[in-house]
Amino acid sequence: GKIKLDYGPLYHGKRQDPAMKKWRENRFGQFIHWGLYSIPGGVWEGKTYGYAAEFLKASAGISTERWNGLKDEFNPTEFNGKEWASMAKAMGAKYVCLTTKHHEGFCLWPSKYTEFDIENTPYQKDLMKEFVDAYSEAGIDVYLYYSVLDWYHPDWRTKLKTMDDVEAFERFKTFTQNQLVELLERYPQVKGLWFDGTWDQCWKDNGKFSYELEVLLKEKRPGLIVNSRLRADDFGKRHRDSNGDLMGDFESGYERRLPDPRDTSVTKNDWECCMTIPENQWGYHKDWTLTHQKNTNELLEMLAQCSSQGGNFLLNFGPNGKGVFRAEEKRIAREIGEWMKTNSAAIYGSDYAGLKKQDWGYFTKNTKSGEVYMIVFNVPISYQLRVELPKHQTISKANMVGIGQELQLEKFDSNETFVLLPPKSYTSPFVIRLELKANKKSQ
Ligand code: H79
Repeated sequence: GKIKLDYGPLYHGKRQDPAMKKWRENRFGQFIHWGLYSIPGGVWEGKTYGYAAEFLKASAGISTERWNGLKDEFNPTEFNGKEWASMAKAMGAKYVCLTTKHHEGFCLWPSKYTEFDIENTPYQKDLMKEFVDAYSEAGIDVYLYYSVLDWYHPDWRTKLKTMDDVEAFERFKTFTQNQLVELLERYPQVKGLWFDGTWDQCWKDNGKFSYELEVLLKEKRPGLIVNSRLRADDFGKRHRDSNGDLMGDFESGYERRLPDPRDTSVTKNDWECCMTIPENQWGYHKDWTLTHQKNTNELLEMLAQCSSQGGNFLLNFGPNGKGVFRAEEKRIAREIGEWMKTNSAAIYGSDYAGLKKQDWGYFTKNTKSGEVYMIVFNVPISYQLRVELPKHQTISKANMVGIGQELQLEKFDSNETFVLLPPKSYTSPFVIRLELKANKKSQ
């Protein structure tokens, strides 16, 4: 039997409304971390801190007063919403998620509820309006990241030990709710909210509030999509409730990691993997040579894996304090976009194909056309790509996407077929479209 919960999920199973279907079809998004931490970029008083740049205040032990002084330096004169949106579009991103307030507490929008915001910087202007308008006009769905954890707000607490803490946190909850409603009211195009910084005891002790907040925000904006990080249940369980059921609209625990590629259980819920290009830098860091930088093919493989298991891939970018993306990010965005131009049919609107994973790469299936794709990353020495099909199916045709070239097939038994590649060297991942037909014999 299931534990009875007052503050569990709002529903069970995958959402099937148009807004959530669109989220699922998008498959590929751009994450943007931008805040005061983008100014020092991991360097403080000449010393470089290797830990995540958005954590510099903590890792360099900078006082709140000194950190808050960065507000007076925030002046991203090079920011251009249209240029950002066109870079994202050229990359093939179908949605974007922008940090409106990270752990530092600084708000990128002019908020009625704090002085620690864009309005009180030398820049002054509402850059989020320019951002939301530009991306929306480019046909990219806008999502807003919001950290509940707040190093600036005097009422933030991690644990509620005294009555004073409880009272302070009550004020903090009101502040949080006010800001979220404010965001939805100010930016009507926004499709969803991406919560972070909800792992502390204070939030686990407030499952009821997280539930009521989800209800309230969804009343304000029908179709709104929230990640699982928002939620805690009656007993302080996060993401998944005490019965193991997902809360929120998609599982967002896949931070800088992917599920096992052969794990089919993840296909039961919507989920999203958020990923950095270096090892662990979300905000702009001046020195990316400190860790491995994923190359375009590694990132494409992650995108393909997500699609093959019914998940989205949210790739992070960290513009600097002036509003400029680093050269490496621009190059990677361009290279991903080049690949997507030819191969995106295997990504957008695709889902788990129901076929056993093989070592050469990933199967995806377009949910509308029913077409099955093979996204190939590892060409075997034999140039033969194994496909295992259910008994009732056979491959009738296999074509290289882009070139259109038809590939030879070699059938071994009723459910094992090999797609034969022309023996040559393959320099980047490629896609094969399969036509499947019902196998009359086995009926
Ligand atoms: O915004 C990016 C990061 O800055 C932010 N999330 C992404 C999207 C982030 N904040 N913290 N972290 C990432 C890592 C923090 C991990 C810890 Fe914990 C928090 C260690 C202990 C408390 C979470 C809860 C992991 C273990 C327990």
